[in-house]
Amino acid sequence: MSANAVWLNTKLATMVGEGYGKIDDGAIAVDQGRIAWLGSRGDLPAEYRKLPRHDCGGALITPGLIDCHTHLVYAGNRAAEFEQRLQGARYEDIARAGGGIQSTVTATRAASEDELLAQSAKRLSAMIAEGVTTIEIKSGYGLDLANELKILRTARRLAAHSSVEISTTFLGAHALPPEFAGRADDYIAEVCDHMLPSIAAEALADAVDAFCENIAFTPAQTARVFDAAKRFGLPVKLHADQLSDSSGAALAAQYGALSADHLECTSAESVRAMAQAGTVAVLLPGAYYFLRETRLPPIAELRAQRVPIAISTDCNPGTSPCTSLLLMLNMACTLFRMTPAEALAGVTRNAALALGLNDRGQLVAGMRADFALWDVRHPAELSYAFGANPCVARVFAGDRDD
Ligand code: DI6
Ligand code: FE
Repeated sequence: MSANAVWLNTKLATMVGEGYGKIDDGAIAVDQGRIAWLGSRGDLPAEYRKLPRHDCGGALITPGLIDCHTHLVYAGNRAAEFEQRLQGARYEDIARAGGGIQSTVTATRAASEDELLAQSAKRLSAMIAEGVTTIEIKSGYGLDLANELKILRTARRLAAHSSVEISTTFLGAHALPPEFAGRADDYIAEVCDHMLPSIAAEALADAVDAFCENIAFTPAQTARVFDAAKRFGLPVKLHADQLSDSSGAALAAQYGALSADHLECTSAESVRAMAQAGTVAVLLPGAYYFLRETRLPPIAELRAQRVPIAISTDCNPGTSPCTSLLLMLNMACTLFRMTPAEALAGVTRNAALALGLNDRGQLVAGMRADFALWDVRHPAELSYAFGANPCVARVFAGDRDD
């Protein structure tokens, strides 16, 4: 159990309200892993004045960062495919020729659970070093029951070994495994009637995702996966409209999805459906950049419809081999023209919404005491600089990392 303490001599970006929710000379009192009180230092109630004090030396405190869309658990890498793409091959063509996701499936199936853990732990450490306190991890590189279980167990083991919370997502409908070639509907039946029930029985998934795309699964197949998720009481989310518009975001909204992710090709009509359903937009600038996409997600429409926008790394070996959520803040601004305040909300408040977690993502009394300390004067600097890591400390459930 964490030590009760007060954090002083800090600027706070509470992320409450539209902007940063700044408090200039702030203080946070932590009690049993939760924020007990926060505000201006001068207003600190007497009961907290006797607690042990941490002098933050003027550092900025933000909520702990939340990476709400990653495929962090996989084996190997796809540098060779990157070279092929640089010589003109398209991502879709490599996928259709049996490379792409399939090559990571081969490597992941071949890895033992311990090997997978070791490779994934390095990526997790890099994320944690940048102030991340909650991460979502998807399966989807196993594509059979034993290997999907191996990935989800690895994700749970990573959480047990580190000071980070991990939310797991079953992405069995990520790609068609070779043993089901030409039988996509049969594979969807396998996902719904065999894999998902076993995974749910072991409580290994907190949500269910699918890849709705012309190189992956149709809207009708996606709907079958969502219906199965509902039977097990699991929330859904979707890789929607990344490479083409199949009205994936509207389908996600129809199912009350937590989030619809990617959205480069999403129509204004689908955005309206998301707004009505309260489905969060998760934008992934790393994948947009790495695939050298030119079609931007419908940012203006998302803003106009007041759809919360989250930002994430999409950490995966094919389209975003990246562990830096800070770099994504910069890319959200430079590539997507988001404001630094919108970008920071995207990795805190709105990322929490995308995971359906209402106990984090802002600095508010009663929420988890997950926060990050930064050697910057203003929160916009977190989006402005790239390739730097100004994180000086991270606090997870009230405990400071050593
Ligand atoms: N969209 C993505 O960006 C990742 N999965 C997906 O459905 C990429 C997966 C990969 O190429 O390994
Ligand atoms: Fe993804």
